[in-house]
Amino acid sequence: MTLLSTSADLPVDDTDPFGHEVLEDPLPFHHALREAGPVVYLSRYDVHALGRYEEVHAALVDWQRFQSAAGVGLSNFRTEEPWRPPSLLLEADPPRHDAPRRVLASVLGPRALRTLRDRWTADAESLVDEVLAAGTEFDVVPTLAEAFPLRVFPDAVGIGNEGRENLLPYGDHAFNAFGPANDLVAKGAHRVAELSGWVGEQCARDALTDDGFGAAIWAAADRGEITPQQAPLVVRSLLTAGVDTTVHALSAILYAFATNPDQWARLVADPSLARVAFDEAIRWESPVQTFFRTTTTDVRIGDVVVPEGRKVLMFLAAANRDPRRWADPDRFDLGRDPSGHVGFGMGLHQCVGQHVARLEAEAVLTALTRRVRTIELTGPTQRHHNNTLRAFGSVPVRLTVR
Ligand code: HEM
Ligand code: OVM
Repeated sequence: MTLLSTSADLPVDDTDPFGHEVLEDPLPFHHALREAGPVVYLSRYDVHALGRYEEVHAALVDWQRFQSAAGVGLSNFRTEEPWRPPSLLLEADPPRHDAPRRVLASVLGPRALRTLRDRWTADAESLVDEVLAAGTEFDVVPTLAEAFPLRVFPDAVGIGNEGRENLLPYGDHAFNAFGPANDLVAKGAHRVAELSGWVGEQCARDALTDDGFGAAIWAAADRGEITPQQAPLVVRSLLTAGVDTTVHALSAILYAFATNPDQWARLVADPSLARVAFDEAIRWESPVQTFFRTTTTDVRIGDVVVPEGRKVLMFLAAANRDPRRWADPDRFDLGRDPSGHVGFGMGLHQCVGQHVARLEAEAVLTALTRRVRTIELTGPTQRHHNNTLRAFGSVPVRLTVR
């Protein structure tokens, strides 16, 4: 990495944040970014970048000057054709963002989740029982992190059984597509038509059961809260954002405990810490690492003016370990208060599915604390590279049970 300074106040960094070296271990780059200044020019992609908590938080809550409707990836929808019709939530600004957001917030709200809590707790207990009956040495990624969300989430949305294996590859590609058109995007390109076609079919009213999130979205259309044209795209948001995120969050949580056995002992002694454990793991690992915004006007950040119409890359993961905000940020610590982390974003677009994700994780953690005394790694972990997600391909563990 080279750090040059063209103007006195704008540090320049020519690192590729979407290159495999950074994706394998982004922490050194995040450190350099934070240290270089409040805003850094990334010459490789001609974008400005934010790595410190204060500036990332400020950009997230300032939707008027940092818009989402031009896309929250590198591609600028003002000048480039999006790879799919834009999301009505993620890639929209007020006022168009408001109605779809209200609908999804209600569909995924406390009332819906109350009815799911008992079912998902029981589902997590059966899965953990099945897994432990088969053995105490296994790879966490397919066995728990993928298996649990795939067992509960598609049923909760209400899609059919056929083609569910398409969910993870579709999400993986969607999260790659926020980055540059690199090898990770190219590797998914040959399946885009097929996967998008399948996802589109699942969003139709007739493809959905009458008791899931999908049906509730269509019911909101019947009440006139969104249009019938909008309903399938709102369902699509669930199928895009709701699977890979929770899979990688679960892997991250289990990796965090496997490598911090004292924290596992603490959770086993007090399972009511499951909730704080989940948020601390989201802070520590940041399964969603980055999102972009586009400036709607000249924006001053420190002594730098970012011109109107420019892409700004927000490093949620770097903000979540900024020592200016967090004491001992690299420690996974159930004793801290992780609230205020930006792993779910902040402000208007803050993750509308976070209560679903939290419920899934709490169900799995609670089931595990009942049966598992210790968790340890049995070999090297493998990362799965994605332009946006911090993910594992493999986390081999051995458990001792009671
Ligand atoms: C938005 C992360 C799980 C649906 C977001 C944002 C982040 C995020 C960072 C903000 C995007 C922005 O500001 O531009 C995560 C993480 C998850 C997770 C880390 C798992 C631990 C879920 C789940 C669902 C979901 C389970 C669906 C059930 C959405 C939607 C948005 C969103 C629809 C857009 C909201 C809006 O723009 O108003 N998520 N998410 N997410 N998330 Fe999640
Ligand atoms: C969406 C969406 C929301 C959050 C993340 C995301 C692929 C997609 O509304 O489609 O990532």
